[in-house]
Amino acid sequence: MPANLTADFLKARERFQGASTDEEKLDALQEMLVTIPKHKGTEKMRADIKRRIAKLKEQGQKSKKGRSSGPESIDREGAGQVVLIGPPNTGKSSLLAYLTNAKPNIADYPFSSTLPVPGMMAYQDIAIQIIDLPPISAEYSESWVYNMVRNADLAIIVVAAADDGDSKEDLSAAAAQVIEQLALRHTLLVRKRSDKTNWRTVDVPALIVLNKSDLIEERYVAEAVDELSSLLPASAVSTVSGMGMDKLSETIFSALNILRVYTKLPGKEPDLTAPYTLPVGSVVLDVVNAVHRELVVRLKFVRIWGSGKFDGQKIPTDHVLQDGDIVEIHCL
Ligand SMILES: Nc1nc2c(ncn2[C@@H]2O[C@H](COP(=O)(O)OP(=O)(O)O)[C@@H](O)[C@H]2O)c(=O)[nH]1
Ligand SMILES: [Mg+2]
Repeated sequence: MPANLTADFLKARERFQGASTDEEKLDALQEMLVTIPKHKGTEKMRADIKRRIAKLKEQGQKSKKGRSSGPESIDREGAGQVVLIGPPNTGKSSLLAYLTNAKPNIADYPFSSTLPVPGMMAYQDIAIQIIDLPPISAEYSESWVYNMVRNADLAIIVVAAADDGDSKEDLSAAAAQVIEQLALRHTLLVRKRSDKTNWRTVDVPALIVLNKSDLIEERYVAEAVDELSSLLPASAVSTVSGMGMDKLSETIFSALNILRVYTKLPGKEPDLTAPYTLPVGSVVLDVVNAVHRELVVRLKFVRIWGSGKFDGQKIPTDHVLQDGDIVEIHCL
């Protein structure tokens, strides 16, 4: 090796070569710059890495300035971010319009949506962000669409029944194609996120929704859902008849795998209007941190109503929270 490159550098360079987003590239380049041996022989390479870093940073600045809600950047809001994906014309925009206050373009021709459209879905006392994305298909794909799926908490593949007799195999093939397109980009749609993480491949929990089930007989709907369930958890809906829509909100909430925790001040009634939402498995200290990071160091003790042995019990900070718990944080 002429320039005596280290194993760390080579690893970072490999990561750069496999990077699919600008953030990943920038991250890998920065690591390359720290790990590259600094001597005359690497001078040119170092200059090249610096140039690439500067360029990516400049691009990042531009895309942030240019549009506040343009593609790569839909700010997360609410208790989770859910993306609607799938082939064209399956009713993704109709679903968004049904579930949220958003007004996307709904049209009976394919590719009518070219920008992401976010909306908020009310679910009991929380709100969940739903984003309608342009179609994902083998012929058409823009990298930002895949990046948004990668960053989402949950992806919903929307496929549609057709009155001209699409078979259940066709529906499965349509869903499988979406899964495959994402897998090609190191994004695995999964039933449950695995603990094994690797820097390149991202697991995104996902569901399949069979829309337009008003167009086919109930019997076929059940068969199709069965077939789709072999890929991912599946359910049937219709944005026209409303069938399955209430259930879908519930399914979305449980697939997000979050819990709600309410807070109260000592001697006061709890605030039941604005729960904190945390991943299932979170402990008491996590909610203290969510209320305010500073409270963690000033913490004296926490009382809990809900999953304690009795109401108002003083609870250890590593106690695992349950959906609906109320905590009272006592500080120094
Ligand atoms: N019969 C029926 N038609 C639907 C349903 N949902 C959407 N559509 C129609 O399907 C077409 C495509 O809908 P759209 O939401 O634009 O699909 P997108 O391309 O996936 O966003 C429109 O003509 C909708 O009116 C449904 O549940 N049943
Ligand atoms: Mg659309």
